[in-house]
Amino acid sequence: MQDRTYTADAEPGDEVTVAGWVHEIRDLGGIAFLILRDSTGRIQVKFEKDEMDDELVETGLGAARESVVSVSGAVEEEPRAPTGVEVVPETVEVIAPADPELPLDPSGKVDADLSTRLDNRTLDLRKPDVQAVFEIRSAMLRAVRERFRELDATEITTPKIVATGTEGGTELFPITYFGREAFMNQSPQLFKQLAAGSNLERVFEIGPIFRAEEHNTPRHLNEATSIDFEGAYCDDGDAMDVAEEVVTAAYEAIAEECADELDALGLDEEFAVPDGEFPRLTYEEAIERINATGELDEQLVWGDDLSTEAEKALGEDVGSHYFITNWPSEIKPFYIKDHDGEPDLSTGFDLMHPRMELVSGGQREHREGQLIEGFEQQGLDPDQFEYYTKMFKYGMPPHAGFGLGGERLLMTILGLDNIREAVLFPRDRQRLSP
Ligand code: AMO
Repeated sequence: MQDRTYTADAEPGDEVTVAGWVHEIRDLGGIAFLILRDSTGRIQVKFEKDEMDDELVETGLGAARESVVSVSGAVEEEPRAPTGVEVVPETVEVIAPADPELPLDPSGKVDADLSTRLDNRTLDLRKPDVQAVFEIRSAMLRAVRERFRELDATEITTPKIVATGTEGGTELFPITYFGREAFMNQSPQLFKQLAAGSNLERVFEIGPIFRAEEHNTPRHLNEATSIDFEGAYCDDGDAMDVAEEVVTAAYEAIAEECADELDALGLDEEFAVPDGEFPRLTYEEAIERINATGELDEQLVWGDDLSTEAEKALGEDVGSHYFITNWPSEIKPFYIKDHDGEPDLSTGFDLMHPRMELVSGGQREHREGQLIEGFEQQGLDPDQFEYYTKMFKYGMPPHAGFGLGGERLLMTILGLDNIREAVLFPRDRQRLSP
């Protein structure tokens, strides 16, 4: 709209046109107020019934809550108004009326359950705390991008429709691709490796991954945002350094740029950027510590994956972000390299928040022969991956990388209970629209 002023920018003495939603009408008899809301805040519009044109008063005060209105008039100082200023209207136009029966209350006075909120996301996003989550998500992704660029990584985008899966056969979404079976990609894993093996050397991608997860849990989505890194001439230690930097950069940017949003979420007091390096425990140390907590019914033994309960017990014990390194090779995917001379010990690592896993990564198997053996050991047919293995014939440098769950990062930064709160339109086992 031409010459529209954001409510936050309206200063006494200005002649403005503000446009936004009717947040509330307060009718005190001879005087009434329309509280108009836009993305920057709210402003009071004053109606003095006896002194103003009847039609103007009726239009302004007759607009149902959440209708979109445009108001032109003079901004005056008013210490009693919520923002210290008010608009004395000369014209009021209802641009888009709202049905007075709202499916949820955007003022937040009446609580709605998550399902109703997600079904009516546009109205839900009119609440300042919900808006804040997505402003922070945007700042977080910007910070992650900037840090990758500072680390000399090039942003790439890779196909989401693929011929084969990489992260285990049970979690694939099949689709039909011109009569052939294809899948939604679970991870940019193989493509980012193929890119790192080129002169690009260091690459990153922020994009969707698709997982037909068995479980409907508060920390799994069927479409998630993966923040991926891959770097040539990097080993597992280097990839952990990058993961740590990127996660810390997200916290720093939010602390610096999102004071109002943290305030809207009630987090301004307690928000803390992780300080120092994240401890690096080996898998062996991790299972010993878990066993020592006495929280599990059965003691863990070498080769066990860590259950949710095990992760929880260790998270409480460590109390900060931490890495688990040197996983058993048998529970890490085929593309993860083993430690030299130790075929049972992989270079795979996870970065954990005390509440959950955020990252998986590792150094990759860059030797063609060993890579093909790895496929066979995992029961995969190397011929199906020929487009990938072929490139290991032509000078594939050692390389390492990781995948960081974008929603899990946001969820843990903000202490959200459910991962669905961190996505505009989440996809889970029940939810395919909106
Ligand atoms: P992985 O499968 O562990 O590793 O995924 C990496 C990270 O992505 C996030 N994530 C999810 N978040 C929400 N819902 C899901 N269903 C979901 N699945 C995964 C998690 C997880 O830690 N190719 C490797 C990465 C690599 O080695 O570079 C991979 O995809 O935060």
